[in-house]
Amino acid sequence: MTDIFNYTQSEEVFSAAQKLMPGGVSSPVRAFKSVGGKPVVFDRVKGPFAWDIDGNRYIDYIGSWGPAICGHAHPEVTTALQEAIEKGTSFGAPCVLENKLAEMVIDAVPSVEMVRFVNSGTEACMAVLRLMRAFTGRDKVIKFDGCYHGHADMFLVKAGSGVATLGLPDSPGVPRSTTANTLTAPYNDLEAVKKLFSENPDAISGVILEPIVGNAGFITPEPGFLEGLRELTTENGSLLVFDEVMTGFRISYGGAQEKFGVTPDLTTLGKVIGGGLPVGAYGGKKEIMSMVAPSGPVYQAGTLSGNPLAMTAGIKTLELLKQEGTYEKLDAITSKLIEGIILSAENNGVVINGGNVSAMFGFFLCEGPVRNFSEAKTNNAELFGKLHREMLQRGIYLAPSPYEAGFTSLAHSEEEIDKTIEAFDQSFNSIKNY
Ligand code: KE4
Repeated sequence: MTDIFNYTQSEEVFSAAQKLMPGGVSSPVRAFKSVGGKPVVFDRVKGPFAWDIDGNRYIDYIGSWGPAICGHAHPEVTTALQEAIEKGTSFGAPCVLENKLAEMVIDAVPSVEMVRFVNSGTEACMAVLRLMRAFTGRDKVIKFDGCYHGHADMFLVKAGSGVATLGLPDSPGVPRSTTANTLTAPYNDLEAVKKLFSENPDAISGVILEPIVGNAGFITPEPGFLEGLRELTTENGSLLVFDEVMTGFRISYGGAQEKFGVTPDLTTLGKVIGGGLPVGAYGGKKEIMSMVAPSGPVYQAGTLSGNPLAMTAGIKTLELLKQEGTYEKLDAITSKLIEGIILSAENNGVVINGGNVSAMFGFFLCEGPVRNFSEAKTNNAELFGKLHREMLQRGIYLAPSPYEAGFTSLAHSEEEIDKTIEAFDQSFNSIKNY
């Protein structure tokens, strides 16, 4: 299929960007490396849409990688920000808005009795690991192949997201000594976790995981997996940590832990709670969180943490999400979308498996089910790249990697979903003989 869009200005700006910033981007996955072609340069976003600087409009299923769950530039969020900015952009001092967002997070998320705000999911995961180690007095941590907990050294071991997208053997610059205490197991494999505990008695501070994986593609926990981890960590005096940076307030208002009824000891959050501004958070039992400075000895700090603008965007976003019917609507449109994607692939003879949980979805171009990262890597990444390009040219903006998840928003209507399914049908038809 020939390009139906004109990408002239995107190409100019992106080629200049590549001289200024590594890969021309501020985050690797945006460079479209694994899907080929050049990324489009955004000009503006609104609702379910994004426009590039050549004026092409896309139905956006990335939503800034999760934050835009109410739709881009929601009028109530932008109005609240316009009012807040009149009072300044950052205080570096206590502010009542932090209390407000903290209360909302504590009220919503079952495991959180006390919370600390930071500026990104990476910061939240870094801090939570330090806290786990301090509370238990143990150094080792278990993570799962393909899960991504930000780019802190200790987690760049068999990580997902951009690390997997670029096929990096983790990352140079990370000393062996730093990752020596990071143990890994296949997702959904309780036996492998049991084995790690028996091989490392009284040495494992805890287990951290994405309760629904969105960084190795979309992988859901098998029945009993989360419950099994809860039992195993408790039995071994270790902590269970849910990294809900992606799933928090997206899977349900209380996150995956509310949806699945498994309460961890600590939780990390990000994306949605900042409403598009930089916010991360970690929280959990008061007994554990009280160890964080200055109430305790575990040091963690941040110049812009809890700033009034970011707090304002987060507060307004959660207020919108708390409204009646939010998650029923998100689940309905996302289920319709993924069912349409799968049907259009099958109608064109393309092998696919996928699903959704509320407003998070994904699919792999391979036989299913995909239960872990190794099985995810059997997907036909080359065909995915062709599909991605075909869809982009039909005005549908998908994550530029098979190792990411897709996101819908309250702004995606039946019309956008129907148009998207039609574009998938045309694109699968176009690539089926590839
Ligand atoms: P940030 O530092 O990017 O705010 O959060 C890191 C992080 C931690 N935990 C989970 C479960 C995450 O999904 C993330 C970040 N997600 C990626 C998307 N897969 C961010 C996009 C990017 O890296 O550009």
